[in-house]
Amino acid sequence: MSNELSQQASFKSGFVNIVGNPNVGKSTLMNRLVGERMSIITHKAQTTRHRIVGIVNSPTMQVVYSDTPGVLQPGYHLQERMRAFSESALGDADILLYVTDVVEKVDKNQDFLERVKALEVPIIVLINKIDLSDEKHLNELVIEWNKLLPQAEILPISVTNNFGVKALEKRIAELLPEAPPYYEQDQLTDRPLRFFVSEIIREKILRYYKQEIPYASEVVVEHYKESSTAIEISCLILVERPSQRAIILGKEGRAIKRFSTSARRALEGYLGKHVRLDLFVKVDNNWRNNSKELDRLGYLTD
Ligand SMILES: Nc1nc2c(ncn2[C@@H]2O[C@H](COP(=O)(O)OP(=O)(O)OP(=O)(O)O)[C@@H](O)[C@H]2O)c(=O)[nH]1
Ligand SMILES: [Mg+2]
Repeated sequence: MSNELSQQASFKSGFVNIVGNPNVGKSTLMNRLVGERMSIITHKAQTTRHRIVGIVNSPTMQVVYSDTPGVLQPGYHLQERMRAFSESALGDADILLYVTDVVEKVDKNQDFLERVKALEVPIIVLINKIDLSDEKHLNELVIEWNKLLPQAEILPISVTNNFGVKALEKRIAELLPEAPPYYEQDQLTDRPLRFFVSEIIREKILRYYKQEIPYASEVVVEHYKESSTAIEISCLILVERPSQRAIILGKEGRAIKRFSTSARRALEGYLGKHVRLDLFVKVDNNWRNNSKELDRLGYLTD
């Protein structure tokens, strides 16, 4: 019994929250740390809209990572919710990973940085995408970040080249507080499979359609049924205006047909099974600015 107790006492667990401006590589990092495809990634800003939890379990440790939307100054209700998700990650972090990259301006979103500065938990500034930089520029950035967040540790990384990630994991393990696990030790995330299905389709929309279409679109899984040989999925794609619906469908439905094939393949890759996918495009007037609708769609803030 005493053995069991002492094991419990030395168990480490905590929330490691990933924040930063849009497009710096937060979700790419999250997926690398969790070792699973949790968050969707595209070259476009505002890809992530939710706070997404990914859990890494080992016999001695449970790390609860949160990926968050890029920090932005909200222009409409959905963006207000996204901003609230980013801010919520400042409230409950045991360790904060502030991700920046070698191209963005260091003082972007100064108000958010001020809040980061006021935190009392360990902060690690990750200067990502160093594969795109040189030593001189990187040294300048390290000096600037030292000034901006004097209490933080600074770690240059390149997630896509897997440079610095091991060192980061080691540091997280050192800094993590002793605590019992927050989640079941076989749990990977707090989201249902349907959420990831809708995200994979949304990632395809971000890659496939241009201009405002991805930002005006939302994906809702209406039906998900698995049999021994296949999975039947039907989804609604919500857009804000009839003109956007027309673009998604394309002339004589050609665009949605191509899109649907590509989305189905992505889902089959993810789910490891044959998928039958039905997509319906529906106009949901101004959903991004409708609080009730945002609640219903799962953009819930505390
Ligand atoms: N060159 C380079 N590109 C990277 C690196 N890490 C991520 N990227 C790219 O940066 C882009 C944005 O990556 P995301 O992970 O979606 O960025 P994010 O911070 O989650 O973006 P939002 O969710 O929109 O806030 C993608 O095209 C990634 O492939 C890196 O180490 N080097
Ligand atoms: Mg993201």
